[in-house]
Amino acid sequence: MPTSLATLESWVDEVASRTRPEQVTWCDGSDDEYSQLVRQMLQSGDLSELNQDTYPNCYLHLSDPSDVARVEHLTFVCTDNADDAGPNNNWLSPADGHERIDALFDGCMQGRTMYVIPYCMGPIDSPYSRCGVEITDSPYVVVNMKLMTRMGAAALQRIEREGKFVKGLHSTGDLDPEKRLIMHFPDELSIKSIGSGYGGNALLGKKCHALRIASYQARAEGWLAEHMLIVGVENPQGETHYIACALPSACGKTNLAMLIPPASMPGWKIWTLGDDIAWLHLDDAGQLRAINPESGYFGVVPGTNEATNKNAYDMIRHDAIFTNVARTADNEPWWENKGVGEPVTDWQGRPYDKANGKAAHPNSRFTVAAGNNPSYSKLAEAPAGVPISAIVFGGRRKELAPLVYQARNWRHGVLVGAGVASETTSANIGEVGVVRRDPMAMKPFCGYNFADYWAHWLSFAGRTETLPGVFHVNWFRQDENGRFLWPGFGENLRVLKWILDRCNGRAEAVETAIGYLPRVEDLDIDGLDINRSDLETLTSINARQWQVEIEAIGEYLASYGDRLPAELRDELQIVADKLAHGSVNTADS
Ligand code: OXD
Ligand code: MN
Repeated sequence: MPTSLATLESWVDEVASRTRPEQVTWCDGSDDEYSQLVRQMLQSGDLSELNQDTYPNCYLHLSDPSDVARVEHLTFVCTDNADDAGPNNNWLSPADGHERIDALFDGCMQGRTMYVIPYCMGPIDSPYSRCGVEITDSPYVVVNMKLMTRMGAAALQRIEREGKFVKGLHSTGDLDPEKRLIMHFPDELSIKSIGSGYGGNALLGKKCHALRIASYQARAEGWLAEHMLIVGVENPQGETHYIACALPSACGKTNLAMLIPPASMPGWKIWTLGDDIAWLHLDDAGQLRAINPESGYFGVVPGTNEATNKNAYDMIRHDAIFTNVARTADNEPWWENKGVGEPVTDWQGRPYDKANGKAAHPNSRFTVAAGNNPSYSKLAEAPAGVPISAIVFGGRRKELAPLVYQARNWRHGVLVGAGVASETTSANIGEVGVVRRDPMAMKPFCGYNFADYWAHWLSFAGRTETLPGVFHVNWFRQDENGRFLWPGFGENLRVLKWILDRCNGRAEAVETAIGYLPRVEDLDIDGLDINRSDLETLTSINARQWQVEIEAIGEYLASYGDRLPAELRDELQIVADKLAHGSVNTADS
């Protein structure tokens, strides 16, 4: 289905003449196309069938062992001025960026099919949605894009109507890590990625478009593109309120987005809008609204089981693509903490041997369409999105950060977001378990200078009177023996309940130097088996440790130099003063 849009046609021709594919296929996004590509990959060995009785339409892909995560050190933002990309990005000038990557694309698709994938991020008829076209030589990317985005004929129609789209060029190249690069050219609305077939590096609608390019566009256009899940929380009275929550990669966004309320909280329901990315706009009445630009989930598999996330466990039992998990003797997928079965072959397809490490790769993934999720919210398709009552930041911190606290106001909330730090996980190549600054959980994804990004966040205070409350959560607090103090998973609903009650003026808190904290009695712990002293640790702060933290945040913010908004520095000083003067424990409601 070639196109009436001349700019699209000429770009496709130009790419084909550089990459020299054997043929060019325009993807229409149909179910037939999906099935045909699956058949082709079963033949080529790119996919293999899992047990079709117990896992109907489920397939396994094993990637090259060197290609199992995002590669932040090979990811660049190319702007004319290095300061526009900021210290938070690797930078090259657009000319140098193109030159370096284009050489790798020369002839890289010889003997391969080049697929052209028109896609729409967000509901097809939403004014908040944005479109793109990904060109790729990977059929695995095409089938994943089908599950993750609204792709094909309807997206192409919108692109032809609007005449504007993000150009994403991807090739797996020869998967040589030395020839792997992911480049963003935000002023040209374009992305080039080569040498990797892994999700975040290759499914260009996701991190590259919906976060890096979109955040850049959002700043110019007055909205926000964030690394946030969107969830609706329905109380027993039938009222639903929506929360957008930013957590770093592999910190449980998918679990929180499809949480199952504990049996001791009857009448509560959770509705999933999205598990990874939120696009936030102020509507005409000044209400912040969110859409999820994606329409599927690319989630971390290990740890998913009936107890931790039954919704996810059920939704990946059919029509799912697994990447880098192990297999059982019954040809079922297997991963650590699945709770049933035994691995027979590991994520590299070798006979399973403990000496080789984990059976499933710690960053192994599932891809499924959002509609598979039993808690999927119909409002995920609403063109106007949903109104957001609370913004929640969080990180994986074994000490320091309490279970939950609320920022005093929006400006303080921006500081809370800018101060997010978390222990690293296997979602990116690199050391795991070290604390790093990850402002708004956007460190790997903000397509421009963080200092300008914080200024953009701060600017929302001047645009409306009715901004959501801002909170910080930490599910990962441990004692000195490494025992988790909070049970997490479904029980996190108790924290969401306090958050929403605060937004609706229904819950009490104590004012501390870092913000409002619940007292133990302010949390609904009915039916929860937890000891009082753990709860007290979870709801208190250590002023000395916080002074050290505030100093570290100050040093980090100072690395952004003169571009750092003064308001953020002032806000930090307010917290430092409150800590120094021992301002804690003022009852407040
Ligand atoms: C992801 C990530 O895959 O954040 O969502 O790494
Ligand atoms: Mn993510």
